[in-house]
Amino acid sequence: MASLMSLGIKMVKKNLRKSVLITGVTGQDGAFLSKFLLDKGYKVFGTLRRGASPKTDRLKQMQILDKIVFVPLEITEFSNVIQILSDVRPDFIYNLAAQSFVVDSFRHPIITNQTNYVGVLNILESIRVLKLDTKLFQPSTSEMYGDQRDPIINEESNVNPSNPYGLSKYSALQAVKIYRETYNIRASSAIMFNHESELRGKEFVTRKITYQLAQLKLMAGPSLQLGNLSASRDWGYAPDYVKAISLIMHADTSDDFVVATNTLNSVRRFFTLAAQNIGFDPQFEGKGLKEICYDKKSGKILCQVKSDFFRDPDMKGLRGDFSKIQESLGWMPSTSFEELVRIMAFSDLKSFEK
Ligand code: G4F
Repeated sequence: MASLMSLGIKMVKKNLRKSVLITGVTGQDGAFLSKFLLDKGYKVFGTLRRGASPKTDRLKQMQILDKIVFVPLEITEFSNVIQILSDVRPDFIYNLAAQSFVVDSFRHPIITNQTNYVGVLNILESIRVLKLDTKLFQPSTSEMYGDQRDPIINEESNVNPSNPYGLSKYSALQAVKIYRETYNIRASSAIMFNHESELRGKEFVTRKITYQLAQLKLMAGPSLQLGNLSASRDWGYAPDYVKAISLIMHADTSDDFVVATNTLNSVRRFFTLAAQNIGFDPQFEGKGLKEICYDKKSGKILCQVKSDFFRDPDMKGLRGDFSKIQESLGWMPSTSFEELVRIMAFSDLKSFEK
């Protein structure tokens, strides 16, 4: 099986200039990054978890499903990781595989750590043992910072993770740094703040809002149930962040960079703009768990606050200072918050209209 697969991969790689391996290829960032790299002429290998039925909807939506060479991989198994890297020998590895939902990291702390930390350690060790001349990209997160006095974060800020997800990602960031400094492995991390899009999973608050509001508008259905409407995040547009990833990967020196918009918005503001884009006239009333939002035109209740969706602890709103990547690589976000909400709301409206 292994040798047949090696033979197949070698045939696919023949005559190719540059190849990339993307773990987590079926996720939001994996789909945007694959499209971006395919358009630039790279051969894209994408890993799929062994045994799991692949969720390829996003790749289908981007019309790139048949352009990716899929490779089965269990990132938590060192023997499997080293075998695949030895077969593929990619020029670039983008390690996007992760358990990325903060709430689930409390339910599954061990799996979160195995995937998010041990996974990257397996890749780093494989690169070292195989002496691969490959570059590694590792996505890190604002969730590492937890509670902070200064809400503006840069690469020098002290970390203080307050959930297993943030902890696992911090360990991964440090592993990348240690391997870079000790073994000269070309590995970089982006400390990415929340980045959303029409491909975002529906468990995250932004897509939950646009998807369910579009459903409510066109197909009726129950009002939304949300947690803390005053929670705030630094939300950017995922395709802008994919451009940042590409710049980081092609920089002369491997390093870590904050990728963010340096603006904060609340869930309530996201909800208001999304509802307006979808054709409602949202009006909030009440306080705390009694707060609701209704449509002034129809009187319909759009959302209610439910304690089930509150988090304790929840990270306070932090903003990312992206000056380092702006000054050294010329990146800055190009999509405003208002435009992001509009893109997501219209995309969900369109899909329900169909
Ligand atoms: O959309 P969220 O679940 O994203 P969160 O937890 O900030 O994490 C995302 O961004 C991080 C930074 O890039 C990533 F590391 C991570 O992997 C993920 O991509 O929640 C955003 C905020 C929270 O404060 C949450 O308490 O929205 C608040 N919220 C309020 N009501 C809700 C809800 N979140 C969810 N998911 N569902 C709600 O009903």
